[in-house]
Amino acid sequence: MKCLALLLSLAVSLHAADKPNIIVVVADDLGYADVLFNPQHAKEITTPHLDSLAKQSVICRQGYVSGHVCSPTRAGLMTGRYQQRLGLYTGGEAGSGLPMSEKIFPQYLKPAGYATGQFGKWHLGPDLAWSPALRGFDEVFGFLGRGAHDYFKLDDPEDPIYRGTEIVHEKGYLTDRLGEETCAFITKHKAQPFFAYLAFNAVHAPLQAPDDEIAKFNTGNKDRDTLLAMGKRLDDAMGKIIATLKSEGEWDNTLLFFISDNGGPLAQSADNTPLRGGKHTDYEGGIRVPFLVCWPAQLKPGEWQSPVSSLDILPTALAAAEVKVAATSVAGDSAKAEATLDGINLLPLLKGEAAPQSRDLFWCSGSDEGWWAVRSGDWKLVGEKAKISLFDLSKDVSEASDLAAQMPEKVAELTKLHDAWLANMAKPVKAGEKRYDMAPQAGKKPKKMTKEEKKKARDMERAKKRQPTTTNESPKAPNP
Ligand SMILES: [Ca+2]
Repeated sequence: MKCLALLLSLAVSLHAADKPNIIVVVADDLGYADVLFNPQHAKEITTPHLDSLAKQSVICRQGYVSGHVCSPTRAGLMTGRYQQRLGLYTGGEAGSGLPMSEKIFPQYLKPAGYATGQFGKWHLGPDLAWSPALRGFDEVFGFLGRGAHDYFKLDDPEDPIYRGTEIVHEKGYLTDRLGEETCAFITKHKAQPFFAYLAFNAVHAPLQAPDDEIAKFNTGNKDRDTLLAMGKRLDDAMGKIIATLKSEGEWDNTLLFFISDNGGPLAQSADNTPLRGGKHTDYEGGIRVPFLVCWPAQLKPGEWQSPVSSLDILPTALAAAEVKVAATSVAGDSAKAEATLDGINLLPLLKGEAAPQSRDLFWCSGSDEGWWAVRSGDWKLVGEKAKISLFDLSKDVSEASDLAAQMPEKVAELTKLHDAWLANMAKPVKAGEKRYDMAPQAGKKPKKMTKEEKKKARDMERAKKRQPTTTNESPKAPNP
């Protein structure tokens, strides 16, 4: 019996041995132009390792995320489905917990022979009950509920670092530690295919970096210098991961994605050139991000100019791992674990085996925020409360010329597309409305602020006053 079990497990591992390793790296709040591989980067940018990775990758110039803040994007990324299918429209909603019934990366990949590890920020549930260690990850090193973590204070009982479900007492600079843990995981599991989800909290607030790193920058803006130092440290960690993959002989057959979870926050001096707006908006600066797909054994490096989405990462990874997804209809059952994915497998496109099909992409953060957007072909409609703007991205990537007044039919067409999509999404879990009410009745009393809105307003007020620029401060940043 033992022999049979051994033979069976040998058969599985032999088959699994050919499968690519998969690494999904998510940077946090990284500006579109704060990487060297964006030709419009500022002169002070120093990300040589990401640049070298980009030269070996397909650079997706129109890479989108499904949310304009941290946790909604992560909910979409983990499930390959619009997070709105689960009623997760805002940071507060997704941060309160991605339903445990949802099937995420490791639950697909583990049965296919993958070792699975999560490193860094989770932000899909406030406490241990939502831990990635309880939803398929073999190894976990990171923090749970908050969108931000102090970079130096790694032994804070108020905001612990966990290994698995145990609190650990750590020292060092968090970005370095996340890189080191990922490298150790690669080395440990090189004999089998592995899946690593590395979610840096860099370069999210608080603005903290080692003083000697900050001193390497001199833009005249201390916040900007600190932000760049944080980006530099993230780049160093990426350099070590790439070096480890190479020295362990795993580089060629590793499918690696690199994205940011949303656009750079302008209030934190991020640079999204040439895009309009930043984090918290559905202009391109909030949702179009640095986006790389690297798989040396299979993908020729180059540039990809059609829109792709963070929702595509799961389906692409599963296709690479030859994991089939049950194509159950989602209609009327948004809680179904194995529902149709919204993302698509990008491999046939990126390999040049298939031509890109026309595709519509949608964003919505519900009535509380009042942001929504739809992209169809080169057209994009953006709603911000009662203001609706129309842009032709083929001519106006910076969304500078609003064509809404000139083209009411196009506005109606795209609004209808968005309405049809939204009709299939779940109601917001916080029981708000899906869409901002653009025509409030005359004389209607202004809506009272909810508890969450009041807290957000207080947090923003505090963040304004705080302006952390030195390594000694350890503010708790707001948590979108
Ligand atoms: Ca973020």
